[in-house]
Amino acid sequence: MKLIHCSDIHLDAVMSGLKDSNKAEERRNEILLTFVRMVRYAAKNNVKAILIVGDLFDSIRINPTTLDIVEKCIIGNPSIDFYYTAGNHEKEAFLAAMEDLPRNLKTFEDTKTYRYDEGITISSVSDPSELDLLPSDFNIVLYHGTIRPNAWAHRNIDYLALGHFHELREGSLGSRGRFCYSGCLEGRGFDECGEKGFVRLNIENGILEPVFMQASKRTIHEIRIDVSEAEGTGDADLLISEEIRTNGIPSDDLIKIVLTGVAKNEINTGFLSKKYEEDFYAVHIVDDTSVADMTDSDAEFDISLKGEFIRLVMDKDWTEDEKKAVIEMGTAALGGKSIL
Ligand SMILES: [Mn+2]
Repeated sequence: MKLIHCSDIHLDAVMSGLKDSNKAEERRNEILLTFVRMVRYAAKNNVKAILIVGDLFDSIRINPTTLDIVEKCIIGNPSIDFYYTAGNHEKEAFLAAMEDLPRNLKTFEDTKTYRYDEGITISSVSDPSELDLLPSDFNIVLYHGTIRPNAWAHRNIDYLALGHFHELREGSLGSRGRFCYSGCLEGRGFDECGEKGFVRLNIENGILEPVFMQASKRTIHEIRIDVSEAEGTGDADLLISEEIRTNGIPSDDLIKIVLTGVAKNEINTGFLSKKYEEDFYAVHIVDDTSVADMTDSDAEFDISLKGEFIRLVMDKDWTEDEKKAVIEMGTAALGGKSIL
């Protein structure tokens, strides 16, 4: 029997960090499209059940158009059982928004455990102590939230399908079974980088074969560039280009560029983000560099406000550590960086 485990789709979420409002709207539709594409994949590959482990929608305000598409997707695929448990984002709003629940949409309101002929069971509980699973069955359990694996071990669970964290995480549950967070289908902000998708589960003769399937329309890549050796913006630009080339990042994707190390000179991140925005769907530059230790002689020749500030601090009767901390905070603030 084939199943799909997905979660945290966050339909109708607004992508954070996109300056272009058309693209933000486009990303909203792409999340929905990726969900539809996943269901199409399931239908083509004889997947018997899709486990949706919470946060299907981003909030309790369910957009009627989006709901209509999701509902039609479920009704239009009667051979697939859709198992759904609510997440902390949409809560009961998704089920409440539908007049009649589609016949193949299985919830855990009245029934805690569903059973297939092959001895495969699908359950969802709010607390592991509610479980009463037979050791002879292949038991799948759905749960949205953070877990202590020990609390779910030794309860005859073979696969604990989890939702809540937006990246793939997995581990073992005692001597029997595994837990897994499938992560979301699409990154919804520059804090959700890396491959996103669902987990395909193949169960044959009681043996589980899970495979992570990359599904997102676009990937948000994070590249970290140490600019310590760069003299300035031009050198930083070369380092970024090289890293992008090495990683073979497609132009349809998004990139978060994190600048690290000790900058010798100020890097013009505004220019760099403009430049790379011409080549990629969206770019976000994070300046995580620390300030070079400016000595008195360096500061003497620096006529900027930054130089003036550093001279002022160096003249203070403070410890070296205090001076360093104040200079770092002050120059960060002068550069418009967050000092928290
Ligand atoms: Mn979520």
